[in-house]
Amino acid sequence: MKTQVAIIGGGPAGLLLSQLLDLQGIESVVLERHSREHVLARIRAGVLEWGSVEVLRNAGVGERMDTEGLLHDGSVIVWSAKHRFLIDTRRYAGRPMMAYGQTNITEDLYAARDAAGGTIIDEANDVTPHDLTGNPYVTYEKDGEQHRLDCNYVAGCDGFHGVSRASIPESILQTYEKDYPFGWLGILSRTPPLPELTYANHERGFALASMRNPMLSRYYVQCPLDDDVDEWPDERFWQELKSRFPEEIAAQIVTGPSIEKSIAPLRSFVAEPMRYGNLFLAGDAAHIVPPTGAKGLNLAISDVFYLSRALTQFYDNGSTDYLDRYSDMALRRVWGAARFSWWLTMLLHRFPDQGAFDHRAQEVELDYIASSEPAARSIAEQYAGLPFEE
Ligand code: RFL
Ligand code: PHB
Repeated sequence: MKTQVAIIGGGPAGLLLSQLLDLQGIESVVLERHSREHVLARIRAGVLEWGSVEVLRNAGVGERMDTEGLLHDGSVIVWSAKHRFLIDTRRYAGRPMMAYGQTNITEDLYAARDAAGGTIIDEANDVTPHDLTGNPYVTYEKDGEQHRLDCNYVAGCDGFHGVSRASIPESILQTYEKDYPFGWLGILSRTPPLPELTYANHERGFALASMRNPMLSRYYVQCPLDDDVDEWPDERFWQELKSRFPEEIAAQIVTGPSIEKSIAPLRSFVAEPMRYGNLFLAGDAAHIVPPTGAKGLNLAISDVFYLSRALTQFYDNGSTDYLDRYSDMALRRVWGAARFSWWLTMLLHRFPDQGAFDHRAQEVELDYIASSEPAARSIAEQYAGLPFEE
């Protein structure tokens, strides 16, 4: 088989890339390790920057997002049981945020690819890219048979544990990594969410109240890394969650049975460069950020926007200008979001080695942000997402 762009990974990055390329008349094949059901069962991100909303609309997958997504002016931070601060993206960055689940985005992208007759090969095993600095091709196994896919370019959209980044020689790849000594325990419940997406810094640990739609809520609490979900029956979760919010907010939380419950570790990771020969990395394959800043999916979308533009330029007129600048351009946005996500994580969580001084310093920093317009503007501008480069 032959195509122009072989895309490894059928998560949001890979599917969106194939959709954007198709709109420009560029052929691609998506190779996904898991079944479609598996991919669609993952509950992950929920908050979109306005730039991401526009990319999805331009990709022709904005319709359901525009009817079902929840627009909001920003998100709220609460601390010391009484203080409240709105990260006012509409006021300071001129843009609202959109709550719309990654699961829905993935469904919308699958539907669009199916409608356009796109090729997505799921349950593809042993996907392996070859000859990345020459004439690239990808081999894989499907239903017990070996296949070879020849291509001009390979897009590595296969997430943090994929094969793409691992196929870049160690002598070329530089990685930067930071682990955090806790995880997020998240649940989904068919209950009405709080009116505002609310982050809490509390002495018992971080908590977050988020939303998917008017009858679907997503909540998280910071938990020890070695906790098991079985140790967290729903009752314990709700009690712990409520204890971390000020009383009047806790009183508004509507509880109900969880329909999903999982623990995710927090990690910062950046790999440089995001290109090796004819291989281009995009999304979690190249970088991971802790979810505190809600940036992971947004970065995947901005990488894909840059990469699709670069490939379009190449297939339009043979220029490799954008392809040559892809890694540097994408990494500037990635590092901005990596720094912001790290900073917000440090500000909002309780670390096991922190003492009373550190806690007071966190509270004083939150008080400062709430009382200083330049500080409020700075956090809102970063939360809203930095603009795409021309
Ligand atoms: P994905 O979604 O991991 O998809 C990669 C796909 O590649 C497949 N794959 C392979 N296929 C073929 N061969 C191989 N060898 C393969 N290895 C892997 C996988 O099966 C998978 O289908 O990466 P992608 O597309 O780059 O998308 C990135 C996002 O999923 C991720 O950044 C976000 O979910 C992060 N994130 C959030 N981001 C936001 O922007 N806003 C948020 O509010 C937000 N909240 C979150 C989050 C991530 C979380 N977790 C669980 C890590 C909340 C949580 C709890
Ligand atoms: C979510 O809704 O899953 C969510 C919202 C905000 C975050 C992280 C996750 O910062």
